[in-house]
Amino acid sequence: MFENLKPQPADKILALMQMYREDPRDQKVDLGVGVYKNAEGVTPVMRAVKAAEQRIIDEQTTKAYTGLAGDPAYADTMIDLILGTSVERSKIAAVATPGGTGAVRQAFELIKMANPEARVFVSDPTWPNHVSILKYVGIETVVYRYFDTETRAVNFDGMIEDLKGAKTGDVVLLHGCCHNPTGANLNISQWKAVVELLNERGLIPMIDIAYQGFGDGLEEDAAGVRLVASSVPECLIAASCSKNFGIYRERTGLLMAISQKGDEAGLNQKTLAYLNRQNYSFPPDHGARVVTTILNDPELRADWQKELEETRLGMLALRQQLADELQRLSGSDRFGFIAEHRGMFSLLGTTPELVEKMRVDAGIYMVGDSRLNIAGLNAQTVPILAKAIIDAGV
Ligand code: PLP
Ligand code: TYF
Repeated sequence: MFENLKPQPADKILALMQMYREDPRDQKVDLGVGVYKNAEGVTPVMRAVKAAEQRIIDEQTTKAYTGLAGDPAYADTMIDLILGTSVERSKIAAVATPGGTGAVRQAFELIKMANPEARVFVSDPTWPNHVSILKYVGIETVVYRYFDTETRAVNFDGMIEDLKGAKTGDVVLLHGCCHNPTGANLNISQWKAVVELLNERGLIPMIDIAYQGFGDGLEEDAAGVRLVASSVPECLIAASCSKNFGIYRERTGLLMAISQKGDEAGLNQKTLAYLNRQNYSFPPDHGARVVTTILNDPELRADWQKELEETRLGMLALRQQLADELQRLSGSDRFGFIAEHRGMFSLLGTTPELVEKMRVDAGIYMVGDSRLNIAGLNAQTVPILAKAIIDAGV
């Protein structure tokens, strides 16, 4: 049977990671995969994570199966972190998943089960895995305009116009904060306008939130999600703990299905648990337990927030330094958008040819669509990148 297999397209972000490793030059800068790195280029284990892991080692008495939905305490604490008090707990069905990707995959499968006719509208551009998983699950994808290549901000009029082409029952995939790959985000009045459109047309939002705390702060980054979740009849939320807890390899995510109809949560919960069972039975527990331990312990939680805030402010400082350096070198404000963007990424908005030129000439590794990972920089490499951008003629 194996002779029937065909090579599948590689993930260009992961392929770039490999290329960087194989580059023998000393002077090279990795701005590819979305992993946070500190000024020393290390992806650290956060202090609160180490402490929680130690506590789990000391106190855990069993590693027997949890439940199909994972430990209910994990769902409760994550719901609190993401939604605060914006939605009544009784309206939310939630399961632990292997990472945010697991949540995204299960959400798409749920959509396919509930409404095989539904199309999913995705931003242009979006995280490539959204598109490839939708295709794999067999859901029709429609692209809506999102990034304005002139201003490098959100093309909001274009977005709204394109979403008006959606039919009742279609799903609109939104990034909760820190849009990947662009770094351009909706402001709160734009979120409100999106909510109005969703309700007018009977569209169902699905929010992917993978960077809460990396943009404007933990609460601020959740404002859009909370507004949507509390204002529409139904929504899906896929969350990841990979970035904000730095537990990438532990595979820790959560999928929520929210229905304002009080009696639907039970069936939604059973369906999510069923999907977990079909795909892998019990979701991973270690990362979820680490997160629950941290969020439920005031001291660990405070220390986690402190370290997350340092991380966030560090990335903002790098953004400002890069924007300033580019202003100095170019004598213009045309790179000011880098300081306006939020999260790990900015899309420079240049061609694959110039991205390639920066890689060949200056050892700068960014994704071919010109996405750069701000956390891949430090105070010493910012001027190198700025010079490479100007030298390439971006
Ligand atoms: N969604 C978006 C937009 C992302 O950028 C990521 C990337 O890490 C994820 C989901 C999923 O992350 P993970 O599966 O590592 O938790
Ligand atoms: O966009 C990124 O770089 C992160 C990490 O298949 C990632 O979201 C990249 C590719 C992939 C899975 C995760």
